[in-house]
Amino acid sequence: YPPSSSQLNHVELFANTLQHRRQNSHKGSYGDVSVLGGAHGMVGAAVLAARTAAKSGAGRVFIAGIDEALNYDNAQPELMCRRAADFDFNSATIVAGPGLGTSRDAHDFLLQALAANVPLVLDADALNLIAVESGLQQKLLSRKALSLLTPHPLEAARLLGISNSLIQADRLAAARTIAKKFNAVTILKGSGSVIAAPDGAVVINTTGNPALATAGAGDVLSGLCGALLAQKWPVWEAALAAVWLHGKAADNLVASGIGPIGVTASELIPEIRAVLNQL
Ligand code: NPW
Ligand code: AMP
Ligand code: MG
Repeated sequence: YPPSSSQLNHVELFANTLQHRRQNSHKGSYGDVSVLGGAHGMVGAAVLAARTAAKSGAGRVFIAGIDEALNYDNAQPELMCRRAADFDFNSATIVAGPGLGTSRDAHDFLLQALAANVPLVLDADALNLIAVESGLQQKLLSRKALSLLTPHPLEAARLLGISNSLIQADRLAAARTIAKKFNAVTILKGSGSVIAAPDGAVVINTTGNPALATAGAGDVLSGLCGALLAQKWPVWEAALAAVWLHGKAADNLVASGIGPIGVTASELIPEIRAVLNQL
């Protein structure tokens, strides 16, 4: 691997990749996202990812719920909530993991998601299941469509079978090792998120602050990744852009006096939308 890393040049990134909405376009032009997750007690994680996807420009957003607890999001009636058992996993970009849990059902639906020929974001419990199941690892490695992994340091530690502190001791190496091992672009989250590709390319994000140290912040990031992939962003650029936007939204909340103390994940969502529209 090349030893060097670079910092994110967001101006160049968005100049090259962001497409403004065409006059003659419709919801079908901006892609579908489905969030697989929301097991009992963690419905909020799936809702956060799905709301973020909707407010980051995806044309249509679904929640494929693990339990039956969620059939309608009152605050975001645009979302279409179904049971994972009734879901066609081949129809949309999938964000698998937010509040997925590690039940047998979660495992089986994740297997279906991995087998689908659609872009796939793997976060949270999807990563935790993959870490302990070689069958899921094989399925991930045999995918032809895009995969994007978004582990936090403990999830990264589980994926590599080492300790959290070893991950944090060399974050660049950890991100590269995961990207190579699973043949997928990887975002190793945390202060200074690291984005790595299987070929060894690695970039350190420059935005973000401890306002993001709050429950659900990662679920928002995975929904944002899904929305960009559904809008046909290439996976490397989608990963770079998502971490930059997510961090920038948190920086803006701090700059406007909301935070760093007490920012909630929900509050990031309209701010991400504002940043996107101001680019
Ligand atoms: P510590 O405390 O330092 O030892 P888990 P989870 C570590 C859902 N959620 N730097 C840290 O370890 C998710 O989607 C539902 C260093 C921390 O305690 C998942 O499905 C919500 N260490 C499920 O819950 C909102 C770091 O990891 C530990 C780190 C479990 O996910 C919350 C936590 O990891 C949540 O998103 C860092 N930057 N970041 C909802 N509203 O429904 C994390 N760690 O045990 O995998 O638990 O991340 O909460
Ligand atoms: P999760 O642990 O999955 O909820 O993800 C937390 C999100 O918040 C990730 O995108 C992290 O990179 C981000 N985050 C958490 N703490 C910090 C921090 N101190 N500085 C910058 N970003 C952070
Ligand atoms: Mg998380």
